[in-house]
Amino acid sequence: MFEITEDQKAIVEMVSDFATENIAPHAAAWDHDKHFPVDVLAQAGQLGMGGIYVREDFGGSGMSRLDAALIFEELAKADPTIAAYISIHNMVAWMIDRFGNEDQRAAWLPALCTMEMLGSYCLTEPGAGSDAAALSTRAVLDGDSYLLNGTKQFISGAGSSGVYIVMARTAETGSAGITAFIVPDGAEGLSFGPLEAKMGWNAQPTRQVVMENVRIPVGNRLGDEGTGFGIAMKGLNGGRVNIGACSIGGGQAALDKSIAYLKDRQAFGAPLIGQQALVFAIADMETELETARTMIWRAADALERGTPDTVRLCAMAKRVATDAGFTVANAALQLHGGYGYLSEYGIEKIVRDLRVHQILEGSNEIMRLIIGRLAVER
Ligand code: FAD
Ligand code: 2MC
Repeated sequence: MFEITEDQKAIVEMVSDFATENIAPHAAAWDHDKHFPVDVLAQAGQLGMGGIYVREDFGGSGMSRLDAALIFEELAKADPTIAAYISIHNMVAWMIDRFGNEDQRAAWLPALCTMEMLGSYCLTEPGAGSDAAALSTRAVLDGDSYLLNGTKQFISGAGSSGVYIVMARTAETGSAGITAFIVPDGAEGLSFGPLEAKMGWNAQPTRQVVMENVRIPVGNRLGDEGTGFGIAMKGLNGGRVNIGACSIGGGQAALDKSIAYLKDRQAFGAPLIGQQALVFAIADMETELETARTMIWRAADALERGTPDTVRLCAMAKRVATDAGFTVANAALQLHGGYGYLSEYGIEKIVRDLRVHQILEGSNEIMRLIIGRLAVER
């Protein structure tokens, strides 16, 4: 558990080679140009990163949650934004694999696993973010189809995805009245808001998803009526581990850059790495990341085995790792002095990208709410 296997080392090396060659050299330009590199995502799909923990019969890679965490850390060293989008895509693919029937799995998984088709996860609404069970997008049964009406807010990949998993209300019974639907791109009445202008995550689109009388066949309902909130939350447990791993990858890249920089940067007649105060800062950054990594690996293992403390450990890992990644990246910016503030050095982008990990996939306050409730109930 505390040591990765030879097979896992090989996966890490493969992903590292791919990300170093195909993602890292372009990350700054994609951020600047707000370019979503769907061609590179398809290359990642060819390597098995579109359905990492999807079963193999319809094209998944059949890997473990720990394998996934290792992959996301490695991808995020090159670009946290691209890594995080691939994580969201994997949430979508896994939800169809885990909760879809055989027809749905056959219809959607092959193209999702190769990333020829991209997926978006649609839970948040303008009036329901943290309080997700308050969502008001409605799905009304009409013959052998449902009519969907409502607006989803902040949807990653929106406008570029081929499939949208939409959580909608089918009954007035709170979280028990929510149902999940597979909504294909091109459905009549489905439209998208303009690109949101953001602090970071610029290499992936964030838009509203608007549904006006979108007609969805009953066959596109994922699971039974009323099971959608549970499906959404179970998808998020994995997403929270993955986004934590992305934060560690971004933080590690910023730390590695800082060590190299301090060895090179001369001040007071010697390289700055000779200043013990700065080496202590590096020691703290290294320790923060390793602590977070331990939590991520433990949560990934719980998720894999379906242990009773899965929800609690995933929430803790998400809170710890996203805080650690941001703290380390921000400290790395400080260690670079004024140069850290310049785009050219690649640090300020990591800070901007990692900031949102403390907010999305359940804000870190909501992680505390989950952990606190479970602690008090015990
Ligand atoms: P609110 O819920 O309004 O919260 C405001 C503040 O109050 C936050 O600090 C919150 O932590 C705090 N707060 C709320 N309730 C409590 C409480 N009970 N106790 C203590 N503090 C509380 N959503 C999707 O469904 N799909 C996506 O693909 C997606 N991608 C995103 C991409 C980006 C770039 C961003 C910014 C968001 C994305 N989101 C997505 C939405 C994201 O999950 C929400 O922004 C997040 O869950 C918080 O919801 P909110 O923004 O409505 O904040
Ligand atoms: N895993 C499995 N089941 C869960 C769960 C989890 N993580 N969280 C809640 N549930 C179940 C829970 O067990 C309960 O089941 P049952 O009715 O069978 O007892 C049901 O869901 C309702 O849960 P609660 O009673 O706790 O519901 P409440 O409304 O009080 O709180 C809360 C739910 C706040 C935990 C949930 O709304 C939440 O996680 N909010 C944050 C929203 C969020 O994470 N959004 C992310 C959007 S995606 C994104 O940002 C991306 C970038 C993709």
